[in-house]
Order: sequence, then structure tokens, then C-alpha cells
Amino acid sequence: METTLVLLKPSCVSRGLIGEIINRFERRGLQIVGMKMMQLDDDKLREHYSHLVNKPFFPALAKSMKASPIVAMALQGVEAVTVVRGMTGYTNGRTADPGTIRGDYSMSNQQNIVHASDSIDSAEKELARFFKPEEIYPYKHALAEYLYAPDEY
Ligand code: IDP
Ligand code: MG
Repeated sequence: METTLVLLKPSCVSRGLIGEIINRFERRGLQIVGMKMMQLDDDKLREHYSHLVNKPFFPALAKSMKASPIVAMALQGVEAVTVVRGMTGYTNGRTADPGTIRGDYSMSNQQNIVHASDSIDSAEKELARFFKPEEIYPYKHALAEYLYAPDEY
């Protein structure tokens, strides 16, 4: 089992798409093991987007990420990092494949609805950035045996 971080960005929250996007993850079989609404600030954003702080678009990106609260989620499942990245789609909503979240809900390279961790290593660091250990709640998924074959989990 892996756990990965998803952020529902202001482009999701402000458009009233929280429920719709969460529903996609639940329907896929991913288990929500942590979830909270929070307001991001510059310190958190400089840390979270440290690979982008020197890009010319960073100030606009930071502004867009502070425009409303976000919803942070910890999602658990077998190969959850890869599965969630696949569901997220390419960064730019205009080139993201239909069927992905960005390909179905976004027309933008910046206002692209969700963040998702891109590797097991980043998932671990990013979960620690947004959740205290006690805010992650492992529990048995009642449908586990219908979501997976016994040798898969
Ligand atoms: P990812 O979200 O698909 O992992 P990253 O390259 O890690 O993509 O970029 C993080 C976020 O920064 C993107 O989701 C998007 O909101 C924003 N971003 C990335 N590249 C651009 C750009 O060229 N212009 C504006 N915003 C960008
Ligand atoms: Mg990224």
C-alpha cells in the first residue's frame, strides 16, 4: 500500500468541484485516510514549489494557490502514487488527456484543479508537509476484497 498527497487547488474549491473530484478518487477505489481544508501562505508555497521558486511565473502561481482555501487529502491504495498521477493528467489542462481530471476540468497550465505527488519519495515528504502523523487515519476499507485480488494487497 502507498499513501499519496492530493491538494484540491483554489481552481477546484472556488469552482465548487470539491465533491466531484473527491468522488472520482473514491470511485476508483482509493481510500481517503486524511483530509482537511487549509489556507496556504508564502512560506508553505515556497517549500512546496521549491523547484519553481525561481521561475518567472512563480508569483502568479503563489497568488493563485492563496486565492481561496485548499483541501489537502491523503489517499491510500496499491501503487497509489502512480494511479493518482495517472488520474491527474499532464500539467497543462489544454493538453491533458480527456478522462484525466485536468483533461476533463481544466483549460489552464496554472489553474489545473489538483496537485498530486509525483513519486513515492515526494509523497512521503509532502504528506509530512501537510499532515501531522495523527491526522492520518488508517482504517480497513470494507470493500478491499472486491477492489483487489488477495495477492495484490
Ligand atoms: P505538476 O503539478 O503537474 O506536477 P509542476 O511542474 O510540478 O507540475 O508544477 C507545479 C504547478 O505549477 C503546476 O501544477 C501548475 O499549477 C504550475 N505551473 C507549472 N508550470 C507552469 C507554467 O509554465 N505557467 C504557469 N504555471 C505553471
Ligand atoms: Mg509537480
